[in-house]
Amino acid sequence: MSKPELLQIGPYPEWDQAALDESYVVHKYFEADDKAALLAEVGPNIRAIATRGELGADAELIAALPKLEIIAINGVGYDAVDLDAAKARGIRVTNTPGVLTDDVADLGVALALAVSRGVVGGEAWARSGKWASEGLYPLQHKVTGKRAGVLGLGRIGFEVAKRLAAFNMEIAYSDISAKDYAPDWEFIADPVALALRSDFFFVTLSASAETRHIVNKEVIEAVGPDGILINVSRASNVDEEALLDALESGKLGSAGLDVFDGEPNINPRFVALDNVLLQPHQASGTIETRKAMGQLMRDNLTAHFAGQELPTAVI
Ligand code: 8YV
Repeated sequence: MSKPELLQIGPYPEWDQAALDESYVVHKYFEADDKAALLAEVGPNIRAIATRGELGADAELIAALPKLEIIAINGVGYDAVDLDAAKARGIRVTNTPGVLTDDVADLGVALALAVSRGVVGGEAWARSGKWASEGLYPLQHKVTGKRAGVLGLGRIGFEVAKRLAAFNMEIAYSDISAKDYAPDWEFIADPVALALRSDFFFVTLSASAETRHIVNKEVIEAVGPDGILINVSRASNVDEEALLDALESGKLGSAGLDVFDGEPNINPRFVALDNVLLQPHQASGTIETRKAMGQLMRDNLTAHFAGQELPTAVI
């Protein structure tokens, strides 16, 4: 049987690329200088899209692929896929939940530790010779025993909170409703109220049109001048202009961010600040996890073309 034709939206590690090339006729959308020309040429034959969480597939792209059957995301977030457009045509959408949860939680906690303890500045202090020429590094802030607020107690938020519990933190969370799997942590429905009692405020909720800018100026300022905001979810959950204003004015103490509006291009205002720790959207970026994500994405594609149940279907 001939291989199904697949449109690949962004690059993957070579092990995923080799495996995809083995089973599909792969057209690399991201390498095409003239994307419209590529779509005009191969669009009518495409049966699958392989994409990444942050790249998704919009309505225009879906409309250009009349034989599209499945959109397989290498990532847990499906906010960048136009689900309505897919649903209207019975196109299946899959993601890679579960396998990346620990890594994303680990990076969230790493950011909190690094920001609070000045790990990056401390490294520069030692490396630059300032330790010898200027003396001791300025004192930083304690982590253990502080109050943490987790906005979104899904898989990732739950793992963040579990890790924070090992730091003896007082944990509270906000979500659509209280979770029976979190009896020891306080449920605070209102994000502003959650932020007001939090030294560390973690944004871990999955993104959608409804959650856009849920972390607004009021929430950010409620985290406060001594507070730390960590975002390992999606940039759209936070009002980035308000975040920048608050970091610049000192109304927010500091932040650790893995996600940005318009990434990979970061607003230059971030780069000028020393109270923010910037990461290149790498929370799931370990070899182990990316291998598992790639495998799960391919398992979904394989199941689809074999007429089997999809392991991790979104729709
Ligand atoms: C990845 C992500 O950076 O899971 C997601 O939703 O955004 C990330 O894990 C990316 O999609 C990896 O391909």
